[in-house]
Amino acid sequence: MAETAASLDRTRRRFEEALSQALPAESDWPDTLHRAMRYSLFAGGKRIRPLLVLAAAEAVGGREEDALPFACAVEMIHTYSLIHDDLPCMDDDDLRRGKPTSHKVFGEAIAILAGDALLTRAFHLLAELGSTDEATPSPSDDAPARRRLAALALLGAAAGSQGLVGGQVLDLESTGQEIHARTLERLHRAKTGALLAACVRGGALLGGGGRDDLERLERYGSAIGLGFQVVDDVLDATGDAQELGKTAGKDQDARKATYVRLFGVERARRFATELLEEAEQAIARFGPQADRLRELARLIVERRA
Ligand code: GRG
Repeated sequence: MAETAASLDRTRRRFEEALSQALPAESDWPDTLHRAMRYSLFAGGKRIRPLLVLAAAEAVGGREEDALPFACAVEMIHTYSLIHDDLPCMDDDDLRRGKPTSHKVFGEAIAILAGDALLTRAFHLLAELGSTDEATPSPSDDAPARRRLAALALLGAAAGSQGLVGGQVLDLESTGQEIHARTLERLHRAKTGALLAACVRGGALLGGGGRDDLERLERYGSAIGLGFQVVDDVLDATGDAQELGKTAGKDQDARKATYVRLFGVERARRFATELLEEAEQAIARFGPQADRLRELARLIVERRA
């Protein structure tokens, strides 16, 4: 496992290099916007989503370079959602990734625009790969191009009105209400789970995975997607701000719908462990090339921030 952790660190560094290259330089016009985009993108996120993309590609025997742009696009979308989530009209937070939030540093207007530009750049980046194919006609087999298009579509669905944005709407509408466990699961699966599951499915697609692989990884992605948010609820209730890098106890203060509010800390923790087991079970038939996925599932459930 120690070997896996060190190699995850090396992968994270390669990813950060690719991410930096995928964006205009800070000094490029309009420099304020580019500074704001980079400020949040390089503020010290754990990079769980891109690591999941690359680990899923590896699990099906794919090449890292085929999945890297998708990994960058996912992190841009995730970061945009954090910037917008922290705005005064949403969660109104001052701290994110241990640093002042975007609107605290750049003002609300630039923070909104930095989020918009990150979301747009994510799809632009993936579309650029498709347009390179057009310019350089190659083999009769267009499977990689079709896989890229399918990955792009699944990312759009995960980030859209029935994924991340829809989940945020359900979250806003549920605040202060008594909600049923089924509604809470729907909320979490949309708000957080959909993007995490898209990382796994997208990585496997781009790595050339077959139908069976995709089905197993779908189950893995669905379990860790929900598990991630259950743990987030526990951390909000039990963690401290310094360790979390964001304000703790916000969910409780805002009377948000959470697993802790519904079930209490102990039951929520047990549920997260069950989801980890479900994820491990789903990929049990993969060999050692799925060790990174195993390590990431464990990190997601045992994380402290
Ligand atoms: C405002 C469009 C819009 C969407 C907001 C996903 C989301 C919807 C908001 C994120 C806010 C939040 C606290 C969600 C809970 C779980 C979560 C996504 C936490 C942050 O993810 P980590 O822990 O963060 O992977 P780092 O900083 O490590 O990348």
